[in-house]
Amino acid sequence: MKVHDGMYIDGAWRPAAGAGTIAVVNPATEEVIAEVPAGSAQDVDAAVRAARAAFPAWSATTPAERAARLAALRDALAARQDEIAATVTAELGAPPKLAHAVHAGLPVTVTGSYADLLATYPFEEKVGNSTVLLEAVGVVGAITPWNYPLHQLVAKVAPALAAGCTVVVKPAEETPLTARLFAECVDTAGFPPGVLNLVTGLGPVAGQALVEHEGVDLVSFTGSTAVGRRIGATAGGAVKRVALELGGKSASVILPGADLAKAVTTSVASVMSNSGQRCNAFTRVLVRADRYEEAVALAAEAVTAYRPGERLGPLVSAAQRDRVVAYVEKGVAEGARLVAGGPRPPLDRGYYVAPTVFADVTPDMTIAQEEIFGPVVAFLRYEDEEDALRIANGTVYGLAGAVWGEPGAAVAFARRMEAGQVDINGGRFNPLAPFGGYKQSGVGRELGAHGLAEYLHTKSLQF
Ligand code: TXE
Repeated sequence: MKVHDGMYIDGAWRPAAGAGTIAVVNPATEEVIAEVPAGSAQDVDAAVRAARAAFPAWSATTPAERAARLAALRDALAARQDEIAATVTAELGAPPKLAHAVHAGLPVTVTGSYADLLATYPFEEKVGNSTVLLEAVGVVGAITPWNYPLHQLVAKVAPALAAGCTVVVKPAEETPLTARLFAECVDTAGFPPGVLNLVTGLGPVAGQALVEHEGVDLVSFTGSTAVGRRIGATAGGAVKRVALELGGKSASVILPGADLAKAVTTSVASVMSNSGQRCNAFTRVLVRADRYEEAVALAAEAVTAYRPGERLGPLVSAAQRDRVVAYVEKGVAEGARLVAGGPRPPLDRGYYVAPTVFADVTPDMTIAQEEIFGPVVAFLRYEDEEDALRIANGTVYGLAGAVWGEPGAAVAFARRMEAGQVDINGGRFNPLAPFGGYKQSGVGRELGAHGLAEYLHTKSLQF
């Protein structure tokens, strides 16, 4: 077991103010692999002060200077991609291939995208007799979850730094080791001290202190809707800017004319990837009554490819495993038909849940309304397109979606969906496209130019 006693504040690894620690557990083996400090309000205060002190000089740098540092960060992350992937596998349980390509690879792309964007981003615009200046908002408090430990961090930190903001990050308790590696890469990349600070700690202690700190101008949070709502209220009450990326219950709508096998296998894959710990997973698959049983049979076949311990990793923690199992039990109790998987643990060690398919799910069931965040997919039946639309839009969430069918009909349907991003016939994830939700899936957008805009104030000068 490795004991880490420092947090990255003002350009150096400093001991925590208190003695509390957080144990990091490998969810595949259930072993404690490391210990990190549980930061206190005092640590958060030191980090925010460092970020405030660094802000005037960092926000006054040219876009080209910031681009150079972000390019160096991209290179530092790429140079340590293997080590980052191994760390994500150790603390999250992600299978090695996924960890390397997505968990460690995507952040390299996203960081690079902001270095590139700075070459052309219009920080100054003419509007009639006015010049509109886009200026860095200030100190950002970023609170991130464990499901994509590095991507979630980079999706906030890279645009914030590109904008000229300085940042204090509080990563999830479950995955602080990846966050530590990120801070090491920031250090290697030569950012001035205080531009990026890392405080590990518990949500209700360090996280809350960060949200409440009066030196923080903008809070960016990704996590549960319950915590997001509270953070939004606190930050809003203090008239701070706030960005929230919360849960989802995304629908994959299979219209007549779709390639059924591709639609089903792709939808199932989106729920099995990362063990279903994805806010944008297509957890509700909507199929017209005439092809419904065919689709369910294809799904039952498709999940056999996700063997626990091989292609399917564990859930991040015993608590998350228990949550997911409770949802599976609830699905059975509410009358859904279990076609594959179920509540029984598939392996005798590690926080695994079997790949699970439910059929005969009706829109009012708990498993059709609440985010499960595990490898559990629900198949719902619809009668006609209006019925499908009502079901697709019939949850409190609105993060993502998919539509399958003849292209014109699919796009027309997608336009009527209440969701921030919709894949048409298996469209690929685009790291430059805005990502974020309608309704209770959140406020604001991440990635690309829209993600950068979140961290900018507008000021107009009239001539
Ligand atoms: O989230 P929390 P949890 C959803 C998913 C999952 C559920 C619970 O459905 O099953 O949330 O996960 C910090 N003040 N998502 O319990 O508690 C916490 O330390 C300030 C969806 O892990 O919201 C961590 O850094 N911060 C999701 C972060 O919030 C607080 C990703 C997320 O933890 C805090 C993760 C407080 N009072 C979970 N309490 C997505 N949208 O991708 C906690 N935190």
